[in-house]
Amino acid sequence: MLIIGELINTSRKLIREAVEKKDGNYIQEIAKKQEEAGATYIDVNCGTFMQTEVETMEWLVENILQATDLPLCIDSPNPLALEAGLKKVKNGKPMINSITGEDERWNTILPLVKKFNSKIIALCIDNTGMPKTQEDRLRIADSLITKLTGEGIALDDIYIDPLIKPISAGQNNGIEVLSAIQKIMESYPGVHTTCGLSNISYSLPARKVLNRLFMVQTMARGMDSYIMDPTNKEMRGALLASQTLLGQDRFSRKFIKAFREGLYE
Ligand code: THG
Repeated sequence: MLIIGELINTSRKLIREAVEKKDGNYIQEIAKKQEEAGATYIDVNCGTFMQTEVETMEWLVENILQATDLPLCIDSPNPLALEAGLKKVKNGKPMINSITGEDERWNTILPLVKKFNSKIIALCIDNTGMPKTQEDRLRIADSLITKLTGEGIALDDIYIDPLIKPISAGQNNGIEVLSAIQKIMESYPGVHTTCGLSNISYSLPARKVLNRLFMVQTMARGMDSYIMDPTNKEMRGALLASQTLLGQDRFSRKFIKAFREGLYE
């Protein structure tokens, strides 16, 4: 299970303010907190600073590296911002978030995957646009996996994001994703699937319970990575419980250890 800590994102008010005030200590503190809570990658996204994304990315990465040895997941559609972040990364195998099947995105980002020998999140979007059904997702995932492995990228380095759309915008937006995950994981043993969880609950009340339950449902279909807030105890509890219930935690060791450490309630 790969847990990509999502908190260093300038769409979050406190991160935006830290960037504006050049408060590196706050960024370092959030990086450490995510590591202590069990994150295995740290996502870095400063897409809201469109004019200064490159410099902001460099500054964020420099600060994160002072706080943790975790590998980083550089999150941007902009190849210049990706490269700026990737150049500074020292530890482990970096991750690029993300490539799509759209021509321009594919052509600009694939060279970076090769240059930095990174893991890659591939979003289920192509020249025809956003997927609606499980069939759309499967068709795009098929094409992305075939093209990436054809370029020499290992299945184990590929993380397919099936693209989560709000359940408020379509009552089948959950089950279309669940079916797609199952089919992708069955068709390509060794590939990974990941997603951000908060899109599912967009515009509804009690978002956290929806995000948490959708995590559990997607895990039962084989999803094996999440872009999430690892410091959220209810989310951590659901993740650990789900892992042990799905046979992914021998003798419930992780579940018990994390309980003793107070990681969930
Ligand atoms: N897939 C991939 N990458 C992604 C996403 C995805 N990167 C960005 C995003 N989605 C995941 N990251 C975040 C980071 C922070 C928050 C949500 C997603 C966040 N949201 C606040 C909340 O949930 O309470 C609300 C923020 C606001 O609207 O003010 O903190 O899907 N590949």
